[in-house]
Amino acid sequence: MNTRYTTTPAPRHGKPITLSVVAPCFNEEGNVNALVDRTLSVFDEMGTVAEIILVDDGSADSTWGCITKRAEQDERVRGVKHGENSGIEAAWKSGVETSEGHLVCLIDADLQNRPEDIPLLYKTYVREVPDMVQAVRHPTGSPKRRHVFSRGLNLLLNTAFGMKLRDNKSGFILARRDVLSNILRHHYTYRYYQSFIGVAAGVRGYLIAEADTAFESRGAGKSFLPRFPIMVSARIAWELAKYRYETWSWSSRGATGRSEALRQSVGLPTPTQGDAT
Ligand SMILES: Nc1nc2c(ncn2[C@@H]2O[C@H](COP(=O)(O)OP(=O)(O)O)[C@@H](O)[C@H]2O)c(=O)[nH]1
Ligand SMILES: [Mg+2]
Repeated sequence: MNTRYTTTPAPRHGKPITLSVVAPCFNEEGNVNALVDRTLSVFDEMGTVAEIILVDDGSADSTWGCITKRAEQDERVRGVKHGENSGIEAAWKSGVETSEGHLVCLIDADLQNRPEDIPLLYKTYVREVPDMVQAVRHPTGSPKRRHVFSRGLNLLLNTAFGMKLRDNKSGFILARRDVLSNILRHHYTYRYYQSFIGVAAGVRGYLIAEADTAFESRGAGKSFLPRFPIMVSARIAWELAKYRYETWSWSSRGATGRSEALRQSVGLPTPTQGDAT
């Protein structure tokens, strides 16, 4: 039995789920209902057997109450609860483990990523057949300072890992479940592993396609990052060095070759055009 988290009951319809959307939630009582409403409408439009899994990471507000209420009303909604706050990556892991979809989409719960862009990520996946689609976020209203900080870190990560991803920290991602589980594995302990999600896919030789999306202002509540993220930056810089050390020997793996092998192992065709990075 899993001791890290508890879940609401699994759906009983018995149909194979194509797409699981996983949203980490930390004090998101003001956003859960809108997130669920908008995501379920997207599922209806897509006509896909899908589920949304909301992971409450030890929230102090009524987030869990909102989640369980929605799970009781619609079996496409599932809740996962951590007894204590364990961070975004831990929430992704619990959500991915609980999910049943062949494909999993990670999305923020605060509505900065638009649920209406999920079909765009899905279409990009179907068209380009990469291992992972990562949204490139185009801020529409975030504070400028945060954006500059984010671009700087993006450049640093690309340089350190020899990549050209346009938004390597974006946690709005769609990938096969096995690919995501693999990316979320690591040897050392990291507090901000979510910052390495793009490069973690890259060093494993996964093929990443990018999709341009809007990045809106937070729906309700506030960001877990401070306005001047100096301590966070220092910690991320240290963890970047640690992750580069952990994955140093992987840089020699042929990116395309590995993806090709993976593709063949799951019976996917080789794309004729792509956004290989
Ligand atoms: N599981 C978990 N999720 C968190 C935590 N902090 C933030 N989140 C969620 O991660 C997403 C992004 O967090 P946010 O604070 O908006 O970060 P920002 O967009 O980078 O400012 C939101 O869905 C949050 O609810 C945390 O400690 N644990
Ligand atoms: Mg946010």
